[in-house]
Amino acid sequence: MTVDILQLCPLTPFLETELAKRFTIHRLFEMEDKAGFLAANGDSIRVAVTGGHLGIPADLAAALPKLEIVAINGVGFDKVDLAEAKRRGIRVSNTPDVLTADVADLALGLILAFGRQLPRADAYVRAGKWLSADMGLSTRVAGRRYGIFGLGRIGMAIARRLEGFDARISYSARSKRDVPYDYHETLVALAANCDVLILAAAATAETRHVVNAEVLDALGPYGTLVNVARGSLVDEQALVVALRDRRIGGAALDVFEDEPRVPEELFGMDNVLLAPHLGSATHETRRAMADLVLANLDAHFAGMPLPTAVV
Ligand code: 8YV
Repeated sequence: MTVDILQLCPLTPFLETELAKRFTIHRLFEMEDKAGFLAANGDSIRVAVTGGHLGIPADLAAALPKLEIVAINGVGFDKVDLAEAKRRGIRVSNTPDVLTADVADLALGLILAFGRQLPRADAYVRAGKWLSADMGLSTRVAGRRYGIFGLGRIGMAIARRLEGFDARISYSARSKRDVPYDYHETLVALAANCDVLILAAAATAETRHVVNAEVLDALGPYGTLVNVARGSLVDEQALVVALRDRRIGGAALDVFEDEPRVPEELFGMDNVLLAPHLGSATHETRRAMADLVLANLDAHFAGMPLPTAVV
């Protein structure tokens, strides 16, 4: 008898193929009558596979009385109610470490692309403008002051990469770490003392909207905000206003509060760089993430400890 699993979002072809070899997959995200499906089949679902950006909504988890494990294809578990999972004895796994390098690389990519104006440069050459006009200048990346909010695995990987750019690195985190970077107790102080503020902290109740108008004003008209963490860290409306009024220099964003919906006001702005949550989206990392999802599910059904358990 095969196990029924609920797939909450698109996954790579490799992971979908491997899951199909082991389980009967129900692709909830493609169903028109989700409620009807859940009413008829909710009590046969033992596994939910989801993304870090999506987790599992509380009402969906409640509609799955036989749920045994939520396998997250991502490192973030901010959208899974862990207390409720513990209470119900539901295991939760994620895919840490394997995506750290990619997310840090993307942060550097955003910093370089925004600072050196690469999207504008590409458009300028393609439009044939080089023949007739000067593109103008961009901003130096090396040697500037970089502030990192959240110095976990991803924050540290960003800091190490920035060292190669002779950067002056400072950070703010829950506590002071034994690292050669300046520590600021508050995010406002960090923002006031850097040129580029990089968000790399987990989304929690404490970090929700930590980047507010006060922090943006501290960053100031020459400062850039880079977000590779979660959209919920930023008060997006305050950011739109600060960008519109040029109270900050610019923003390079890979994540948004209500993604894939992005505030339309940003589309017409020349001081933003927008990416569609690409942090872990490389062939190599998505394959490593898939391997971890499968390893966790295989361990679960073999009655073994999960290789990367959250709960
Ligand atoms: C992906 C992520 O967007 O790891 C996370 O927490 O948000 C990203 O890696 C997503 O989880 C892929 O399914």
